[in-house]
Amino acid sequence: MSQQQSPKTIYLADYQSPDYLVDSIDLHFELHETKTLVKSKLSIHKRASGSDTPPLRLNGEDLLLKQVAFNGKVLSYGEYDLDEESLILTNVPDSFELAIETEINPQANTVLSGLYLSGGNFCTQCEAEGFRRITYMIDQPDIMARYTTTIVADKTQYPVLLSNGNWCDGGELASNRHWAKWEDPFPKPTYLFALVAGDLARIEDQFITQSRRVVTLQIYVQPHNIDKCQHAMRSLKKAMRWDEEVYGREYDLDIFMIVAVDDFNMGAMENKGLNVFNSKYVLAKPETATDIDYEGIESVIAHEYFHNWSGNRVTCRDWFQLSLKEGFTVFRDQEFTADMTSRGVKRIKDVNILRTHQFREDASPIAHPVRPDSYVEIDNFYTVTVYNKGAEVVRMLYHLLGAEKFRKGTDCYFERHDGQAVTTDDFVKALEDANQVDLSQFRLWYSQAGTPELEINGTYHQTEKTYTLSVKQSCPSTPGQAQKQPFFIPLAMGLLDQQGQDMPLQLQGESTAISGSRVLSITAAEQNFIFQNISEPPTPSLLRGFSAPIKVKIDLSDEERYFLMKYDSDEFNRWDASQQVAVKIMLQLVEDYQQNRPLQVPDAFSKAYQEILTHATLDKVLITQALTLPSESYLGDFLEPIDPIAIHKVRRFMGETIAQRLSDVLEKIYHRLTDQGEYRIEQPAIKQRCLKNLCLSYLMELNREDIIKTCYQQFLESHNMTDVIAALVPLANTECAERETALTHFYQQWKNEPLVVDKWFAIQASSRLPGTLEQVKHLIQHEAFNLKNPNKVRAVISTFANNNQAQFHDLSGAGYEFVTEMILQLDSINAQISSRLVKVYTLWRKYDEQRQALLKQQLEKIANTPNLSKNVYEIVSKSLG
Ligand code: B3K
Ligand code: ZN
Repeated sequence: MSQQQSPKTIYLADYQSPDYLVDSIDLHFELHETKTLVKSKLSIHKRASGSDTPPLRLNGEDLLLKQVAFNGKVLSYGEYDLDEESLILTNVPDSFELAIETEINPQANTVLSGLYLSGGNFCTQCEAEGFRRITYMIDQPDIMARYTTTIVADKTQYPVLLSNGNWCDGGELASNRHWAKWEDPFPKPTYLFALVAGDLARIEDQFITQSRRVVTLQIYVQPHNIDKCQHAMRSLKKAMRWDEEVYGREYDLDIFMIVAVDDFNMGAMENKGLNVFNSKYVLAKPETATDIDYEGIESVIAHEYFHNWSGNRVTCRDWFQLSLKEGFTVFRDQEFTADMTSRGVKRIKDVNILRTHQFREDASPIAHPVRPDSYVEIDNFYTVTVYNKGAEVVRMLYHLLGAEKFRKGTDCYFERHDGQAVTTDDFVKALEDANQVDLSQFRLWYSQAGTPELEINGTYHQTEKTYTLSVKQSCPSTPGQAQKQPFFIPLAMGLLDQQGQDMPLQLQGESTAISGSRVLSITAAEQNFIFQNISEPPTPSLLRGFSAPIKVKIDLSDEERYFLMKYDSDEFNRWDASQQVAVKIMLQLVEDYQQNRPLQVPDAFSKAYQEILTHATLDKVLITQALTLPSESYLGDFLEPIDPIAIHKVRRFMGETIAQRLSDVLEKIYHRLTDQGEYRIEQPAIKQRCLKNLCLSYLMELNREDIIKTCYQQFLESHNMTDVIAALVPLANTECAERETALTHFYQQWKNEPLVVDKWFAIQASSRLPGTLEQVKHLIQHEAFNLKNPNKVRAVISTFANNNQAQFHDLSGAGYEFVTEMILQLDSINAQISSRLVKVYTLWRKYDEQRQALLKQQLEKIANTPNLSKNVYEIVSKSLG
């Protein structure tokens, strides 16, 4: 799209209730790879009866219109209007029936939105605006209709025919064709429609709901993957039980189906009764999937299942409300995983995602509120802000109200809005009404973008025995929002005495003290909190559990941070203290590196690491988290300009130094944890593997021949993918003979398993050895690579651009040129994927002058390319603007 015809911006402020509603839609599909005929019958009525008759506008994209009939009468051209994006009818009565026939070409659909082919099977993806690529329809979420779907297809090629709801009829036809009819009793928006037709095998199970209804559960995969579905099924049953126990939500249809496909733009999709998944989030067996994959599957299966209530039964009024379903559902899946695994570790992982990705988004030209107020292309708004910051906002509500009141609130929300399309404001209102609380100021979390910052000073007054926390809040300006009003920030905190115990907390004016943690309500730009009866200078522990998605600045000495690392009663803050100590040291080292000064890691730091490593009782995953250095991208957040090379060198130097100083204990622990007995995917075994492999990765920093041999041995002898990958990653980062042998061996062994090949691609694309860009250029020519498959693009190109900061940002500009070339090629294949990738350029102003110039050149080159998708256009123009 060239700038002359800039695509139009849609504003929340322009939202109007629809003029027409669709009561039912009866769909009929004649499936053929290149010519599918879609017949749709719509029962439509005007929302407000009266003399006013606005035109009826049905959305359509890439459709061949064959016929339109109005109340049974075929219309001739001229009796309706047709443009690139819509079919328009004027002067329609209060209620009527429309019958529309369109032809589409699923095989040519590389955007993977609408009806397309994956692995020779038909499948659909309609969120957000894919339904309009199937037939003409008012394609927006506040139109909720009842669907019946008939699918006709070749019996041999497509023996399985699926759609939403319950199967109700089917049969054989002439010419080796057959049909099935599905009926969904629940009204739903277009984006939840789904159809699947293919040669699929399935596993089946049952779930008995809390009211003793029997639900059939089916997982459909390509026949050769049938041995990799058990974990997904177990996860589904756990999620169904959890939603009943924690939210009182029961499943509502007789059948729940999951289909795995290899070509999918994101993780999965919550279509009513028929979830379609990227196979990455279904398929697993110990030989092919890592512990991280197993956890990912359990959480995505749960996420999509939870949408049945938070998204499907109660849906979004418009796409600005996306976080209504996504923020809430991410919060629900995070809590589910916390219950299934380890709460403290889960919190650390989620905060890491927020800090490394969402904070960066907030600091970029595409920063937007959890509820955005405008967009050009809604597909660009499936972001960490809408999803993960949205989840943090719900989490704050949960903690503000407490578990019981929060549940009262969600019960009220589900009951009040069942079958409706509503707003984030309706959600907050339900929580307010159920508990008689006022959340007016809290609502700013939905409308104001940016990461708020608290600048905190603590002063101890010996004579008064008081401790004062002075808190100043601010929030950087973001596009369209120069000034912000103060947020309501719940700041969980504690004060540690000199023994490391939590002190009783009594604020001035209070008659009793609270023991342990308490939550301070930050509501104004500046506030003081005076704690009394503080007998000795305390060490403050702030933002416990990461109680708000903010940054806290407080001047603590190194000793105080080491003290918190050791004694804080809050698990999260113990971990965070270790991160902040590391950040401080690494920032100093970056400066030393830039000034050509010798690098030196303080002894206290490695001693603290040693203490954690050898801790007798600490959770092994927690140890692993505590000993994982802050990521390169998180470190970038503290530097202006970002120096990707210095950051990379320093992080490596830290790793090597720790490995040298702790090599004896690392080796001991590695060998002690190696003997695991029989392989199990259960928490104790997972934790053991996790710590063992952390030790291995540190040891591999030593570049010692004996360790390389041990690593290679682990690679060869392990029968589970977790240990194989944990060995292959450091080998791929090391110049040694075993590197090539291992990579070749791995590919030969797994070349028929696409998800495993993705790992092989990603490991090479993130290798820190010089020459990785050349390697990446070879990889995109590899027989297993395919630009049309999003998983492959993510494995090679996105991995290089996002996880190989030093080489991507190489001053030659070669990394940038390569990625730009890929973005442009991808843009005409699949704009959702090109537009995700182009986001790597949004932070260009944060780099040094030379890189800024190079990055700007890339953005300009993209902007000046003819026929750019509006997805990429939106990101690029906002970045340059
Ligand atoms: N709701 C889908 C995401 C759809 C993305 C469309 N571009 C998956 C999820 O969040 O559950
Ligand atoms: Zn979701």
